[in-house]
Amino acid sequence: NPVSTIPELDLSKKAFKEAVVRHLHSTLGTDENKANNHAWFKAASAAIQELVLNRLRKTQKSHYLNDTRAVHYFSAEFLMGRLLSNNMHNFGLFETAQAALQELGVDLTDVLEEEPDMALGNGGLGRLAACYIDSLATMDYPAIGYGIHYEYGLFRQEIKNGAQIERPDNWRDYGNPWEICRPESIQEISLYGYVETKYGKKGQIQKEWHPGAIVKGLPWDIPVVGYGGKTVNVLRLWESQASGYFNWDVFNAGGYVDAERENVEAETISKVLYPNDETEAGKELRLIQQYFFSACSLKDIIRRYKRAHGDDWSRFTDQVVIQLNDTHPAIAIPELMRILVDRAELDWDSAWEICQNTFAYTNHTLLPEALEKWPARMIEKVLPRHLEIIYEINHRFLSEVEKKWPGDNLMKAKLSIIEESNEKMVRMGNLSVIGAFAVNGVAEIHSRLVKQNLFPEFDALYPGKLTNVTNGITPRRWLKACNPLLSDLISKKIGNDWPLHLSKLDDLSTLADNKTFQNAFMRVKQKNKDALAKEIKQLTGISVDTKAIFDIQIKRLHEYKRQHLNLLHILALYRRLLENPDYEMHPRVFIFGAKAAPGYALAKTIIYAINKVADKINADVRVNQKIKVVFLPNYRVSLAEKMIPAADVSQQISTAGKEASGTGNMKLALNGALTIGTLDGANIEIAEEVGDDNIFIFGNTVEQVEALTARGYNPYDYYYNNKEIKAVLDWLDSDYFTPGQPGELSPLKQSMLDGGDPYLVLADFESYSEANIRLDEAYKDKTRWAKMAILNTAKMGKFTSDRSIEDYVSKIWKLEKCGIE
Ligand code: 26Y
Repeated sequence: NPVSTIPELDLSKKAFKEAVVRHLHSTLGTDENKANNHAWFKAASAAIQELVLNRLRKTQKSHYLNDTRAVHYFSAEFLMGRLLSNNMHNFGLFETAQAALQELGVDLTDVLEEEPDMALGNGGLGRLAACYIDSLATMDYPAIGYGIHYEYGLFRQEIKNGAQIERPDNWRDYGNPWEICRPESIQEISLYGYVETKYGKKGQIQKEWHPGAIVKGLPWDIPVVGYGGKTVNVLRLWESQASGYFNWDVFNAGGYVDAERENVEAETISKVLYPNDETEAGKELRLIQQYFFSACSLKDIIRRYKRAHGDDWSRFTDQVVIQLNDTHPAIAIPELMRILVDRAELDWDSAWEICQNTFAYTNHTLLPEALEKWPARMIEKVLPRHLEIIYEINHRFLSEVEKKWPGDNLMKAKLSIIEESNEKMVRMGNLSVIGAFAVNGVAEIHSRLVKQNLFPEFDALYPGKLTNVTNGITPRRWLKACNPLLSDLISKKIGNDWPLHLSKLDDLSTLADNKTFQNAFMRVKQKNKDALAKEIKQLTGISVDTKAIFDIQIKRLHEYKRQHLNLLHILALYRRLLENPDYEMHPRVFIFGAKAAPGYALAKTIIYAINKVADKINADVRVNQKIKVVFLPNYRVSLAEKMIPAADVSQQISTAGKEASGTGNMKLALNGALTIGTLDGANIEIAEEVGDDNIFIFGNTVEQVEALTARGYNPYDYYYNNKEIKAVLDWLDSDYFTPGQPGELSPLKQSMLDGGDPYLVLADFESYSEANIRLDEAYKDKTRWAKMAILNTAKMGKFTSDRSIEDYVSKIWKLEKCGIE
């Protein structure tokens, strides 16, 4: 047990075994002979939770007594995955638990498989939040995550005849052993209704919001265990409940039957996670979700603050910093203004000063379709007072703009929180930049583009406000826990403190040329590939050659991420092999994992196409010794943990300028996969770390993409000038992959031709194809590949989320550590 020295906790095998058996008896009401794996999972979790809660109490007491400043991470998504293995590792108890359960005749691996993923997020943004709260706890920073306790997380994906089917994610059906219900901390929030203008005692104008409905927020706390088990912070997730309050006066005026039908029912608010990332849908329920968790969280923060400081607001911004994970919780800005001005009766300027020193905002996208805008009419209906406040913020802001750029109305129109379109819209990005004291992008290039393309005028108006914090990942989950063989090998060579000091991995660099180490490293990779091959067989029935290159693309399905570029290349290889059976290439298995938003038709077509092409290729004896294609259904955190350690190749092939950062790229490289990728997002920083010899970069750069689009990109130029491109696209029109159903894959071709190929797939195809040839060449040289793989692991130190958190702390949050005895 390398990490944990907590004197008051008994971390022995004996104690753990006793606790598990005790819970089996007293909590689960079963016994050692009757218990199935699920009961063992529950008992083992309960045994760990005892330790967790012990440290949670100590942490909370210490934070309270020291009156610590804390970061409050507001996020509509937390993609936590499974917690049992993680919590065992963080207490340094994994091997102990394994041995204890073995003595009880139980295999820990099977027990861990019983835990459903906590999939309360879509993808990168939600998983980032999970990595960050891990690092905050690990580094002893006072922090709390705030989000939504969705009854249903991201849908479970099934593949039927090649197509995606969405099924509900019943993650809590058999209870969640980690969450603690806190009815003593219920909050109430208001919705709908109208605003009354009154005159106060001093004749001043006062606003009173008469809500139409009140909803209760019930908090569930998930303990967040730091590595070493010392600090245990919490993730507080709000569940909505009916309060029974319904303002009949409000609704009698407008006919309560209609009004009631239009009103979102309280229980539905936290019912389900919206499965869209990137495309803003403008749905009232989503706005209410955002307000619901933001308002509950603010009340919670203020209650805690007042317990220590009473009605004295002067120290609020010393104690509280709120990080907005994208604009999803941006409605917290006018909500805090409302509390300060209408409730606490501060004057506007004092309130605004507090507000502007409380919030910081992280931007995760430049894609226009992902930038949140709400119809002013919708905000007026759901949150009438907030719309007034937004107008007031905007009014005062625009007079600042007038001072800086006198008479420049175009500038005002651009920077205004309100977009004066046909339907007036509230731009949440502008509101966030104006209301926050810091704004950051998530990788160097992304932050540069935020400054240059998205918010250039704001950068001029507020010099220094816009900054960068490059994303990171927790090496505890994404190396130590998910890849035990590699972790043990690394620890043998460089010691076991690398999970806390990831830059130490650089000590492996000197071993990159060492034959013995190369063999050991590649033996581990081979074992991980063997294990994944078994999983593939089990999940899909497909047999794969474990000596083939395992080439992996795992991420949400999006045109900008270009899974279809990967697919076109697979089709090209298929064709080359049919035309020339002696075509030289190392056998390769192309493995995909991806969920498509249910309403995103083309994304679903791409999934369908991958599966149909897979069926054909895998069954074609002319080529299936050389290429196979596997689509693993229901990609999620726990599946990623099995795939990443087995990857030889990491596909990071987004159109330059579109992927803000990426974090899967970091996880794969950390586990010794070589990246084939564009100069986009954090790929650029990965390339800087590993060096150009240890990564396969291809494709148009951001500048080239801009130039190409500016001079009028025409995909037909590529279609007619490259006969491979023409052949594979035409292939999609036939019924070769969908026998008897010609045209099923045609929308894909159309998107890349008449659709204008908005993500420049055809423009990058040739360069991609060449990079793949370089990659194939490199793999043939076993020594060279081993060296490159080792150097990828060795050079990933920068991408620990601990470094990201230290960047946030020094640039934005200004926290102090609070070590727990
Ligand atoms: C507004 C709503 C439709 C919406 C919901 C979820 C919009 C966006 C999202 C999620 C976005 C997301 O996951 N973005 C990713 O964030 C990662 C962490 O910063 C980045 O690494 C990744 O490049 C970016 O696409």
